[in-house]
Amino acid sequence: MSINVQDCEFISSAVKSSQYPVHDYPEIALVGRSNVGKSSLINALVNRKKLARVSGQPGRTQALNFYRVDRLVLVDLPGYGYAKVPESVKAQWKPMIEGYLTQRRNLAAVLMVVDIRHRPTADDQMMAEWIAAMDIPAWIVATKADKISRSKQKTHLNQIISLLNLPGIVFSAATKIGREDLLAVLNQFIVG
Ligand SMILES: Nc1nc2c(ncn2[C@@H]2O[C@H](COP(=O)(O)OP(=O)(O)OP(=O)(O)O)[C@@H](O)[C@H]2O)c(=O)[nH]1
Ligand SMILES: [Mg+2]
Repeated sequence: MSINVQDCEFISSAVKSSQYPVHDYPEIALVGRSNVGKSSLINALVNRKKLARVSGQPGRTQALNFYRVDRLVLVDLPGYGYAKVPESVKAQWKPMIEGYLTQRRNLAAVLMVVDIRHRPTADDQMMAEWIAAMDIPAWIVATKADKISRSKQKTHLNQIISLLNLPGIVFSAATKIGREDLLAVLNQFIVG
C-alpha cells in the first residue's frame, strides 16, 4: 500500500527529548544544512504550501518539528552550518540534533538534504559519516534541482554520492522532480 500524503498534520515542536511526541510510528528524520530546503521538501511531499514553515532566512527552524504523514512521522531537524546564527544558538543545536539521532527509538531512517548545486561541505561530510556509523538506512536528497540543467543534475548527484557515500536522489520542491522516488523510499517504512 502506498503512503496517503493527504492524511498529514503537524504534531508538535521539541527542543528536548522530554518534549518528543509519544507514538508508535516510524520516524524519518531530515537533516541538512540550514536553508537547503528541508521544510520545503516536506511541503512538496504532501502537496501543501504551509505544513512546514519555510523562510528566506536561514536558521529558521530552531527546534525539532514533528509531522505525521499517514503512518509515518517526518522530523524536521534544525539546519546546521549556518555561520550567521549566534554561537549561543549553535551550542544548543548540536545536542538537539545529536541527542535526537542517538536516542530516539522511533527513528527508522535519515534523509540527508543537500543543495545539488554545491559541493558538500565539511559539515555535510561529518554528518554523513556520523549517519553511516549509526547503522540505519539513509539517503541523500539533492534538492533545488530546478536551479541547474538536467545534465548537471546527474554529474552533481554522482559527485555528491561519491563524497558522502550514501545512496542519493535528485529532488526539487519547486518542480517536484524526484517526488515519486522519495515517496517510494518512504513507502518502505510504512508498517501494517
Ligand atoms: N528553487 C528552489 N528553491 C527552493 C527549493 N527548496 C527550497 N527552496 C527555497 O530555499 C529557501 C529555504 O528553504 P527551507 O525549506 O526553509 O530550508 P530549510 O532547510 O528548512 O532551512 P532551515 O529551516 O533554516 O534549516 C526558501 O526560500 C525556499 O523557497 C527548491 O527545490 N527549489
Ligand atoms: Mg526549515
